[in-house]
This record gives sequence, structure tokens and C-alpha cells, in this order.
Amino acid sequence: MDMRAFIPAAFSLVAFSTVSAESLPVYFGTYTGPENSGKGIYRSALDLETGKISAPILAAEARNPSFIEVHPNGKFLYAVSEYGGDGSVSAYIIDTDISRGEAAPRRKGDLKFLNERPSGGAGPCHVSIDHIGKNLLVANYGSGSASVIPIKPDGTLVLGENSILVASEIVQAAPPVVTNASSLEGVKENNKSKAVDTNNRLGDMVTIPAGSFLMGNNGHEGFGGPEEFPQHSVNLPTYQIGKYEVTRGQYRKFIEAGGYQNPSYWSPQGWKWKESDVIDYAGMHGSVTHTVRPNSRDKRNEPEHWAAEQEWTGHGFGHPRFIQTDNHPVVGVTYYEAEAYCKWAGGRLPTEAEWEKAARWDEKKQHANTWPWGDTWDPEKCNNPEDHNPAAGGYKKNQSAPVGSYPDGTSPYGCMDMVGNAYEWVADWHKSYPGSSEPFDHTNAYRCVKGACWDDGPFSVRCAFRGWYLPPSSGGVGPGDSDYIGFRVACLATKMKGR
Ligand SMILES: [Ca+2]
Ligand SMILES: [Ca+2]
Repeated sequence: MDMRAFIPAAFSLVAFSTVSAESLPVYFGTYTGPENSGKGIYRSALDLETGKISAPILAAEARNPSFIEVHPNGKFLYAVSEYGGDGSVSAYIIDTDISRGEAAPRRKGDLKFLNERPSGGAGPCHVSIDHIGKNLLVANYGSGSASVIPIKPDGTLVLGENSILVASEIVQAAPPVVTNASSLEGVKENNKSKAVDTNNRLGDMVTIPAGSFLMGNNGHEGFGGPEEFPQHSVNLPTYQIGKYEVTRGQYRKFIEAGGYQNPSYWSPQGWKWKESDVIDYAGMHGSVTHTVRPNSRDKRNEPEHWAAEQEWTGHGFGHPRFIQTDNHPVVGVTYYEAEAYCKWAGGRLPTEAEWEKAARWDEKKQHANTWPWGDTWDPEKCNNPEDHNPAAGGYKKNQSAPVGSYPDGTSPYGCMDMVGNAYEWVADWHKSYPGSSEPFDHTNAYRCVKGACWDDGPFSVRCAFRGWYLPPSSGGVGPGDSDYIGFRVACLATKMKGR
């Protein structure tokens, strides 16, 4: 073999349970093709005493297997095929038996091809396997994307559509960068003080200065039911409210901290609901269903639609499968769960007035915007079904978007995704405003939700719009239809010193 043209591109080591302690099989990936003498994946034996590697033997023919990885169980090997267009990944089984009497005798350590599938992007350059050995993670250098491909128990790769993250989503999914000095001080003090730790749980907060604002429909919004009237002045003290909807990454910390096992975070009604073997669901217009859980020990311990991979139908318009990253808003939460999270984080749910002031009040102009950015509808400024332009904020057909994806839709105070994306629970009971022409009072029945969601058009994604749900509903009209209600946190200004 001409070793100058044999370009080892990857190197992996496998431990057989039956192998002698003195040597281990090792595998090399290579670049193949006319300019290289590499033919695929090679194997050698590594002498553990001397560190010497035996001459490579071709274990499997393959095209540009520039990265290889052995399954944690030692039985399978996965290799990329890196080439210009869309690449592929292949699965091999590692022979642990020595064949007898076959035409082409197999040797221990040979690779037997199992199957191949597209890598979900161009130029796959790296693979790794999760610690339980059920998913292959592939990075595609050429297209700037990453894919997750499930692995079957027999080592083969599941064919069909896999989960793909493109570069822009990966960037958005990165944790927020700490940019101001006071945040850095908070991080430094984290180890000293429990109170500061609670601040970190609250995440990025926006301070809304004390003062009056105009709440409710201004009469020129082009839409609106009687419950939005009359517009009225509300005076609020200084408070703070989440810059973003609470993300899945933040909510996971609540789960991991034992939030679902600690009654001190829950209201008595919330804890009772969580511990019950019955879940109540409700629609906006009063429909109620009860689902008896199959097993009373099967207690709720996460929101609905918590799995990363989702496929939401909404009002139609196609329903692509997508992956909820840690930077997507948590959805499928009941009022009780939102309330418990806020308590754990050291805050509370905003009141409806606090939410609405943060969403629409332009202090300079002393004007309440119809939408957070102004009085003209623009489908590119929030996550809603009319956003069809891939440029502004992406094109999130029937799915939530990572929080902060629509910077042009920011409210005058600097809050993001106040309308669209996830609906948001607020603390108030659903009740008519003082002076309403059609008074009603749903105290002890319905809580308000604000801002509408990824599935709602300009009528609902207005700041004045008021939705209402029973506290134990996580949205929609019944079990499973709860993929759009989340929340953001609020707290009194004194909670967060130095901001
Ligand atoms: Ca867009
Ligand atoms: Ca929202």
C-alpha cells in the first residue's frame, strides 16, 4: 500500500469482552476516491504493551468514511460518508465470531454492512452516540446542520425523516450571553447567596417604571370583543417582567430540582390537581372534559408536549415535525404548573395589567400600541400563521419559535414575543373591566391568558385580546390539544437589586 496517499481521517478503538488483554482492535476511517489509495474503513490491532499498531487491513469498503464511532456496546460501528452534496451515514456490525467454511471467510473484527441513510445535510463530518446508545448525532459541516437519527436495537439506523436543526436554530438555541455588569455580579455572588441564585432562576428581566397606562381596546384596533372594553387607566408601581417567555431549558431546571415533588411551590389547588387521578381540561368557551388517569400512581411530572420532537396541527396549513430546543418556550403547562414554576424561581405570574403594560405601553408617546411594535399589523413581527417569509424571524409553520426570534416585534419596554409564539398565563381571573357594557365575573372559574400564539392571526395576537381557560387546562379543548400555552415570570422591582 502507498502510505503517502492513505489518509487516515478518523480513529476509533473497540474493546471486545473476549479479546486478549494484550491487544485491542482499532479502526481507521479514510478518504477514498481516485486521488487516495484508501478504500474504506480499516482495522488494526493495537499492542497494549508496546503501543505498536499492526498493518491496516480493509474491514469494509466505504466512500469517504472520514469519521467513525463505535457504539457503547462495542457491537456496532457508524461511519459518515463525507461528500459535497448531501452525505450519508452507514451502520456496520462488528464480527465477533470467526466464520468457518464460507467462501469469503470473515475474520473477527470485520465489519458487516447493515444499512445507510442520508445524514440530513451536506458534508457530514462527525458522529457521536448518546450514552444509552439509542440515537446517532450527526454534524453536517457543509450545510451547517445537525441531525438526530434513532438507532434500532439491532444496530440499524431508522429510515425516514430525522430531526434536523439548521445553523440559525443552533445559534438561537445557545444560552443567552451575559452582557451587563450587574448580571456578572449576580453570577459571581451565586455561591454566596441563595437570594441571588433565585434571581438567576428568573432569567432576563425588564424593569417597568411606576406609572399609569391605558389598558383595554382603544376602539381603533379593527377587532375586539366586548370583554376588551372600555379602555381605562391603570396605575402600577415599578415591577419587573420576563424579557422572554419561560423556556424549556429554564423549566427543565424546575423539574430537575424536584419541583413536581415539593408541595411548597404549589398552591393547595394546584397540588391537589397534580396529586389527583383525574385531570380536568377545558376550552375557552366552557367545554369541560375529565380524563381518569389509568393509574392513580401515574402522577403528572412534566408538562404536556414535553418531548423535544413535536408535530402540531393547529388550524392546518401543514404540520411539519420539528424539534423544541431548550430555547423554545415551554408549552402545555396548566395555570398550576406556571404558578409553581414562578414560586420556585422566586417570582410570580404577572397580573393581566402588568402583562399588558409591558406589551404595549409607549411611555414617550403616552400611547397604547395595538400590537407591541405599533398600530399596523405586520405578520413578520411575531410568530403567527401569516408569517410566510423565511427572512424575518424565520418561517415557523405550526410550531413555536425559539424565544427572541422576532426582534422587530419587541415592545417599547423591550419585551419579546409578547404576542404570538406561546400564549401566556396571567394571574387574574377572567372578569369584565369596570364600566363594561356586558359585565361578567368568572372569578374562581377561568384565568386569563394573553398574547395568543403561533396558531393565531391578527385578531388574537393583539395586546388587548383576552383568552380564558380553567386553571387545570393546559390549553385547547381536550387532552392532547395543549401545545400553545406557556407563561413568563414577574416580580416586584426590589427582588432584583442592581438592575
Ligand atoms: Ca418571517
Ligand atoms: Ca407570547
